[in-house]
Amino acid sequence: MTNRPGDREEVELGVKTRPRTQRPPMYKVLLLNDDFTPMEFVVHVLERLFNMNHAQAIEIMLTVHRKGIAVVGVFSHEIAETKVAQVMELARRQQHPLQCTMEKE
Ligand code: TYC
Repeated sequence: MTNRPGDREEVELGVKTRPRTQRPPMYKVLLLNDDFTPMEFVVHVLERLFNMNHAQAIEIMLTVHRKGIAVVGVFSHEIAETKVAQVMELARRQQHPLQCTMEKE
């Protein structure tokens, strides 16, 4: 048997065991650049769905515009999926080709 925290042998010998609880994996939500989605729309999305202030939203939008992609937030799997779906839905409604994806951290 392996030592468990609190086992008599472990306590006596002072053996350290690795904690067995694991953090749930986190997911990066990524925004992709394109040539057509208006900058103001991207800024609006970042303010509305990612709780950024106007200056932060402009900065991240410009990063995507210049580099092609940027992380806009890190969330649990369920929240990341919801954010991606919300971005895609807002873009679809306005007929912008904006793309948003998620990736395990
Ligand atoms: N490249 C777009 C433009 O020049 C702006 C843009 C920024 C589009 C970020 C998408 O995720 C994006 N209008």
